Amino acid sequence: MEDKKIISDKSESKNSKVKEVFPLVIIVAITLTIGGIMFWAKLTPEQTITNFNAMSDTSLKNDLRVLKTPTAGDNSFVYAINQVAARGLDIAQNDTTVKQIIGGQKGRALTIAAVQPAVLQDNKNGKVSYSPVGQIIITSNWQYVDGKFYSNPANFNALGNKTGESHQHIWNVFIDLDRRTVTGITEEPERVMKETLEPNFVFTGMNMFMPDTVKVKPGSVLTWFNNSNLPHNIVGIYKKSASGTEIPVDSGIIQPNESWRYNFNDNGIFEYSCTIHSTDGMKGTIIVS
Ligand SMILES: [Cu+2]
Repeated sequence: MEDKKIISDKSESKNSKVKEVFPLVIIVAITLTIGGIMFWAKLTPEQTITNFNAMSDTSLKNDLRVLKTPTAGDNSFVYAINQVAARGLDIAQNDTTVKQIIGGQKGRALTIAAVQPAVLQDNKNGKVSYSPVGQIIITSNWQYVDGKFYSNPANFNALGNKTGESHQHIWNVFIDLDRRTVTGITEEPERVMKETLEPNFVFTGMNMFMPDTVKVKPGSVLTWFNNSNLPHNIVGIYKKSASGTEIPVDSGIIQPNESWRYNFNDNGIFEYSCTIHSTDGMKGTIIVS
């Protein structure tokens, strides 16, 4: 008797399920029909995009605007991917909340990157267009060694067995370029990387190098170890002080748990960054003296 009841319950629920699903079937059918028409008329967003060529893809290097590099007493780096993105930067920097965020980062390495909008060019008529939505990424990076704020580069040997702590705080600022206002600010949870430091060993985390700035003796072989779950790279220029030669250095992609080594044989300075995470200010300096 009980068995029978269960069976009849099941079939009843099956019927009501069909009734529930029926409007959904109609919606899916309509969507597919409209989608088909759009596809035939080449109106889907994907197809519209293929008519455009992101100028930033082809001329990013030429069009990238570095607006400020770090100076003594003001460790901020400001850049925009293009002239239109730079407009968003002006608007953001006049916003009260943005001013408060920037003002609160004194002594820390600040990266302000205007990353949107990308400028688009129509392949057919050459017309240039862009979205009115601008985006600025503000990243603040700072480190501690044995609990003390790390601001002056130390000799690598002096850092051995000390506790290194690297902090990163990121804000995303969205801007309406037409109305010239900030429309929203989101804040990402602070990232912290804590490791026991070893001489000539640079932790390559997400998305920061630790220690970020450090002194070594000529002839030192440094190892960058990727202790994060993302790929990174080491790209920069090794400027040798005696000869004045500038050597381009590129590690290629370093996968998680892999490492890369480089021999600093002459006095000089090596300034580098991870090109994948440059908007997060993922950069470092090696002083060879
Ligand atoms: Cu990286």
